[in-house]
Amino acid sequence: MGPNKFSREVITLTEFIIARQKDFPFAKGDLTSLLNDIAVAAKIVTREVRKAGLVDILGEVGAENIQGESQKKLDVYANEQFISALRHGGVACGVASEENDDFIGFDEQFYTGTTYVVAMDPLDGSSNIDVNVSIGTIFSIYRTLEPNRSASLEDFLQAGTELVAAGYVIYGSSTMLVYTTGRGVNGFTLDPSIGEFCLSHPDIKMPETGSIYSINEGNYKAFSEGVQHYLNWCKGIGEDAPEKPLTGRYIGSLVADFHRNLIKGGIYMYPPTKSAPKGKLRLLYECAPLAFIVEQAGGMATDGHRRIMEYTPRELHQRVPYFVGSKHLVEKAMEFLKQEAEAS
Ligand code: P6P
Repeated sequence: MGPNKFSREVITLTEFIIARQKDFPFAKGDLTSLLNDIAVAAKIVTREVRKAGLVDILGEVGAENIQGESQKKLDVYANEQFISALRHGGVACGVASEENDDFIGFDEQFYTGTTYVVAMDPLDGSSNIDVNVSIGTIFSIYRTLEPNRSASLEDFLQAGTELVAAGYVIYGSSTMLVYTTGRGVNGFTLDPSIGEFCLSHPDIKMPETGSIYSINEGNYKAFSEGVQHYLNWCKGIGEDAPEKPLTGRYIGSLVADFHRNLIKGGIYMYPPTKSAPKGKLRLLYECAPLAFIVEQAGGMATDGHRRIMEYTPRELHQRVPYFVGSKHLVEKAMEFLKQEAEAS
């Protein structure tokens, strides 16, 4: 009798994480529990994102976050959901968030003195909420510098090379959770009918090159000559430019642009401008976690000169220029910026 036509090899995120736990001989299951706490919060946020256009959850709550950006209700809601899941999950002893000026240490009563802190952007790209464009959550997981005590600022100010795990959730045509613990990158798609993230993109590898470049071209005049020359190269302008120009795709939502480029190949850039000499994106909870993922998938992430993973943050909301994506495209950008530096 042939295979049961109804049998379907569905591997849930929980099953996958537990199975992978065996990769960590000394794992006590804390990281497994922490990743599941994040997944639960992502499901709750999904529910609200999916009905954002229907319920009076749009519009501005009136507050402003440290970035001076007006907070949308969904920003605040997502931030609260992730912080609550982490606090009550009992594994992390603190969280740093784009939406909070300082980090939040959890009272001893909630955590068993284990050894993780989480840095996150709870809802990146939230200016797109009102126009139904994909948005995302980005998270980093570090071990505390010492176990069994409350979180300290230094626990968050660690280089990307110290990351234990990193991932993102994209609330798009479907909700996906993509993460790495340093042993490859795997993507899970939420099946609302069973309320589970199911393995849909095993062992993601980023194409070594690609035909997409993502950047806010409105800032062209504010970019350095090296960036302008690279952009012209992408468009097929210049002696060694590609025969077929690349395609510009920029949705104004980092997670959405990053995810598309991860799957199809491409480069995302947020270079320095005169008004933002360090670029716009945050090292701790945007650039470093996505750098971990992209390197695990075979891509690159730099500030145009230096590997992002080697940066040690000086403060929680430090900005850094960002060039992330397919190896050959990032290397080409670095070539132009190196020529510019040598000529100056
Ligand atoms: P700009 C959203 O605010 C964000 O942080 C990223 O998600 C996005 O790629 C970028 O900023 C868009 O910034 O200056 O091009 O509008």
